[in-house]
Amino acid sequence: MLDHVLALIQDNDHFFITTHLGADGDALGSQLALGRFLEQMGKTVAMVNSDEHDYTLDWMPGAEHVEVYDGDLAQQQALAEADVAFVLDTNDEERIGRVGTLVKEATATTVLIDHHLNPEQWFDVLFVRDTAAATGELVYEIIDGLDPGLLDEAVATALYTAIVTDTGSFRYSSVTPGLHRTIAEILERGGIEPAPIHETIYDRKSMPGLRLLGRMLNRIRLRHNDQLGYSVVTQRMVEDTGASWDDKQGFVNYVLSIEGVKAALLFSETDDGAKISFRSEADVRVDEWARHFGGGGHRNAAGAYVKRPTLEKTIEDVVAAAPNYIEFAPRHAPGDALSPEDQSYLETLLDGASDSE
Ligand SMILES: [Mn+2]
Repeated sequence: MLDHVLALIQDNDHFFITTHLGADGDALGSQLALGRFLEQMGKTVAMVNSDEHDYTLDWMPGAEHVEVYDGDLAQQQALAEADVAFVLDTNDEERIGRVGTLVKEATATTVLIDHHLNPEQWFDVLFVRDTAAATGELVYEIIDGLDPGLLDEAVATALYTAIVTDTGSFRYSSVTPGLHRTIAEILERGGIEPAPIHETIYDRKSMPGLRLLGRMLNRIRLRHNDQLGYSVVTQRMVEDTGASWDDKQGFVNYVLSIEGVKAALLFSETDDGAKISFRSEADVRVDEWARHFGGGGHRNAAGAYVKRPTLEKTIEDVVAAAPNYIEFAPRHAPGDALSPEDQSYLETLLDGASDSE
């Protein structure tokens, strides 16, 4: 596991790093942190993804060094010459996109660094922990194990962003005292302040993005005794508001924030189906439910791509399947019976009522 990865880094010189499609804060942050760290160790590093990262992350130090794969000779050569190819934040060839297939077929030793459940079998070395809050937490452990002195401002900013975005700003059940200690180390060693990073990530919403949020909020529906919430983002809504696909990042959390809602879904219409985001409260699991629809993820945050003739059909199928995976309390559960105190109070009221007759 970790020791094997540390040895591979010490013993080799050429590295290739990739991550999942539509790289988010954890994916790009982990990639930039590991890439910069390796470069500081004097290694040769190529960072190549199958598509563009979320545009709201363009500010991250070094983001311009991450390339989008276009079959370019230099990119092919970088992979061919790589001793080690890292895959970060996804354990699934398809989720990496076409670079995934290239990495799988490359001669390089493939190393998976990830915190998702059920890794595919083709990786040579695994450094995975599904209880890790973010892939960034695992990358920190690699840096800490090799040369923590190289954790500079840029590496710290990338790691902090990875962890803050994958924990909903330190809210999720994956957050532990150990993670906060790691964060303290990252802040101190990198000499960075958390507030400006939070402002950059969360307080720079676009007006079209907020209008799209408004439309999404209007379309929230509740099912299963109001304990399941869901909403949609259609292509039409995105076009009408002038928003970008990336703007719906985090929308599903608004649905989950409704009191009484245990699990939330966001259906985002794609050209040939829908992308579904599953979220749940800590003691409710959604990963099996997502897996049933061909997706995967974490216990409380998962995703799936589903193809159905219509968006309505997709919604109906996924919502209808919910009780197979989640226990929804009946509206008036037997456990909701009046307490003895309430019962006797009610009786005094009733007595009073009969007295007045
Ligand atoms: Mn992650």
